[in-house]
Amino acid sequence: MADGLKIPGTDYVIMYAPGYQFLRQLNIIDLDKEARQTLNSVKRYKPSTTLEIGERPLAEDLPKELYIAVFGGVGSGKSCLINSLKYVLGYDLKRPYEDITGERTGVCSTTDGGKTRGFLKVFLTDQIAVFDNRGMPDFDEATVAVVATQLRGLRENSDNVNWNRNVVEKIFDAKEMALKDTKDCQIHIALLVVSASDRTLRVKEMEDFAKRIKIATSEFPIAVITHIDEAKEHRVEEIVSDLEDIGIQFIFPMRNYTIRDHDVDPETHKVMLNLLQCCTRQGDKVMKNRPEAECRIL
Ligand SMILES: Nc1nc2c(ncn2[C@@H]2O[C@H](COP(=O)(O)OP(=O)(O)O)[C@@H](O)[C@H]2O)c(=O)[nH]1
Ligand SMILES: [Mg+2]
Repeated sequence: MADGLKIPGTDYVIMYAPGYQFLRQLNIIDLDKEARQTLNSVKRYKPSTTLEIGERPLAEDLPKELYIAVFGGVGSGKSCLINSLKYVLGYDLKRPYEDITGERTGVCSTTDGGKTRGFLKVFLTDQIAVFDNRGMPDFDEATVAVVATQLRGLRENSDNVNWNRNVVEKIFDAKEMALKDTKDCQIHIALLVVSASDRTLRVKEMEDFAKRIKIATSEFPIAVITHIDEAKEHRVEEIVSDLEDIGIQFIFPMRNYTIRDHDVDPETHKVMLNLLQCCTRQGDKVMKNRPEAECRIL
């Protein structure tokens, strides 16, 4: 393992050993034992398997898959995060980094005629799916209402989705249809993505959103702070503290992999794996507690 130079006052290490860049390019910088174990356990995850046997809901009450929805402002790094998580899960298969979600452009590879869909479902494993959303312009009541409909499993997948009141109504219209089988399409975990390099970021304005998620799912969202490579350390600390103030308990500061830069970095892999493990554990808790929480939605 290459050695590095720690930057005083930060957790960053500059890798300077001869050949390190070369090894990174070949993707043969290895993960440690703990990270490998996390990778394996996330890959083997099925709903309820992180719970003690006696705590698990009955099989017929369990959804087939864990559903994670990604929320956050435009350019916060939602699409890169999903691509990165998929990349990290393909580590042992040496799967290349792929732009599945349409980084920057918002045009994802699975749409017809190159048009963006409102919500894109990406399978991370057979049992874990993530929904990429268009960026939320703000965290006002109408936007939060759309989120609530998603949490109930009502998702609009047309080309016209945008975060405005018309869409809220449109989705409510679709309710009857979509309500048929909500158990298998409810979202269990909300990821709130914020960018540490976003000067306009106001975490306090996301308080209602966080509370709404808590009411709907029984758990607060899990927060991901992206772009830490472009921000000062004290800014990241400030955001962590603001997120804690609005009730968020699980916070993962990270640098996303992107189309431009996805040389394997063991530390980045580790944070992403810990995030995934947190999603499976919290998701199972939500599946266990959901019946009570659910009657308070909307
Ligand atoms: N430096 C850096 N750039 C990032 C990071 N995450 C995303 N980006 C870049 O930020 C832009 C927006 O990312 P994207 O995932 O498309 O944002 P979205 O609108 O939330 O889906 C892209 O140009 C990415 O390459 C990060 O952690 N660090
Ligand atoms: Mg996007």
